[in-house]
Amino acid sequence: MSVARFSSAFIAIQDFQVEPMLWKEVNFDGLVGPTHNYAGLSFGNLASEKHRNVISRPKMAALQGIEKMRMLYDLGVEQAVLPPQLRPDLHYLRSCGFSGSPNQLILQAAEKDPIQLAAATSAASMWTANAATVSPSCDTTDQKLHLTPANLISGVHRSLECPTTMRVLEAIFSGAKFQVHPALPSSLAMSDEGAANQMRLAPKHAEQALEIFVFGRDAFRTSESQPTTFPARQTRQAFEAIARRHQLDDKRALFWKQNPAAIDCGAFHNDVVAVANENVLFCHEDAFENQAEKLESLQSVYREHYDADLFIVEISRAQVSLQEAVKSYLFNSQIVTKPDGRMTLVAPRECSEIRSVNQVIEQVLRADNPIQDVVFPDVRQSMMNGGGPACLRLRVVMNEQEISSIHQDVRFSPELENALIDWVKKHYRDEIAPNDLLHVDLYGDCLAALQELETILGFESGVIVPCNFVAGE
Ligand code: SUG
Repeated sequence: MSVARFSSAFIAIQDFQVEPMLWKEVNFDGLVGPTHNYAGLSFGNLASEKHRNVISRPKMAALQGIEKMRMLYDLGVEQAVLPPQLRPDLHYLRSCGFSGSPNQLILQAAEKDPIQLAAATSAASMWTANAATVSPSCDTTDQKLHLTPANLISGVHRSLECPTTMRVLEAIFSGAKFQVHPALPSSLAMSDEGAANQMRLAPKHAEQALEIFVFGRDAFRTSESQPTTFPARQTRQAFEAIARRHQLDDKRALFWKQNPAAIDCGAFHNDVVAVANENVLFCHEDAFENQAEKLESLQSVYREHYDADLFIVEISRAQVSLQEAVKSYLFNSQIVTKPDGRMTLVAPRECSEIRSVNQVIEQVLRADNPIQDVVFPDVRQSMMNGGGPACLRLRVVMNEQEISSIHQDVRFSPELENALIDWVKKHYRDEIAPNDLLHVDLYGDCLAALQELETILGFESGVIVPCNFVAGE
C-alpha cells in the first residue's frame, strides 16, 4: 500500500487539512477457462509449440491460477479476477463458412479444418497481460484511467478475445473516472498485444510515471532490423496511438524497440525478458535494441523527473542465457509491492529448479535493491502454453476512490476463492485430449459454467456470455 508523496495525489478536505489518498496496484488475473488445451497455436512461443497435442488438465490449471491469486492476496496485494470466455466461438466458425446448429458447426469444422476449430476453442484469454494497455489516472492529462483492449491480431485464436474483453472491461470500469477505448483497427500496422509490452516506472505507483512501450517492429520503417525466425507482434504505431488516446505526457512516454534476437529466441512479448515495478527495472541484458544506451538515458530521464535513482537489475547473458531466460520465464515474474513497501518477486516454480536461475534470484535478493523475497507459485499448466505469473495478470494502478468505483464482485477474497474453487470442481474436466476438441459437449459444458460464473461474479447477463449465444444441441 503506497502512500502518495506528491501534491497531485493528495485531496484537500477542509481548511488546508490534507489527507493522503492511498493508491494500490490491483492485479486482475485471468481465470483459466474450461477449454484449456494445448493446440500449438502460437508460432514463436516455444512452449506452445513444444506442447502441441499434449493432454491438458483444465481443472488443475484453473486451481493453480486461483492458488496464485490467493498467494498474492496473502502478501497483502490487491487482487481481482477476469472471467474466461465462451468457447468454441461459434460466431467465428460461422464466419469460416460452417453452418447449422452448434453440433453441426463443430462436426463440420472438426472434419474440414480441425486447426480452425482448435483456434475457436482456445482458452488463451487467461493471459490477461494481453487483455489491454492501461494508463492510471495519475499518468493522464484528463486524470481518467484509460484502458485500450488489445486487438491481438497476430494470432487468429487470440484475435477472438477482443469483443468479450471489451464488454467485461466496460462492465468493471464504468463511470466517469474511467475511459475504455475501442481496440485499435485490425490492421498489421496496428498490431497490439497490450500491457505485456508496457512498463511503468516511478518511485511509487501513485506518481505520474514514465510509461515505456516496447514494440517488436515499426510497421512503416521496414528497413529497420527485424527478427528473422519468429514474428514481431507489437508495432510502434499501435503504441504511439495508444499513448495519444491515453493522453500521456510526451516527455514521459518512451518507445523502445525489443531486441530482434530476443524475439528469435522465443521472447514473443517483452514481459518474457523484462519486468518493472515502481523504481525497479529487472531485465535481461539482451531484452532491448541498443540496450546500454537506452538504460543510460533512462537513468538520467528518471533522475530528472524524480530526483532519485532507478534500480536497474540487469542480468547478463553469462549469468542466464536468453535460452534459459525463455525456458525458466525468470523475467515473467511479477514484482509486487507489499503494504510495508518491500517488494516480492513472484517467480514461476520452474525458476527454483534451474540452478543458474535460482542462483541469480539469490543474488538479486542479496543485492542493493527493493526486492526482498521470492515466492514460487506453481502455474505449470499455463507455463506449458508460454504463460507465466506475469502473463496471467493485468495490472491496474488505482486510488482508493477508483477502487471503490469498479464492479466490486470481481475483487478477490477468501469467500470468492471458495466459490471459484467449488465452481471449477463442479464444471471443469480433469483432462482434455486433442480429440475432445472435436465433440460438441465441450461447448455445452463451457456455456453452463460461464452462465453460473456470471452470477458468482455479479455481472448482468450478456457480459461474459454474449446475448446472442446459441444453446448447445
Ligand atoms: O499469446 N499462448 C499465449 C501466451 C501468452 C503469454 N502472455 C504474455 N507473455 N504476456 C500466446 O502466445 C498458446 C495457445 C495454444 O497453443 O494452444 C497461446 O496462445
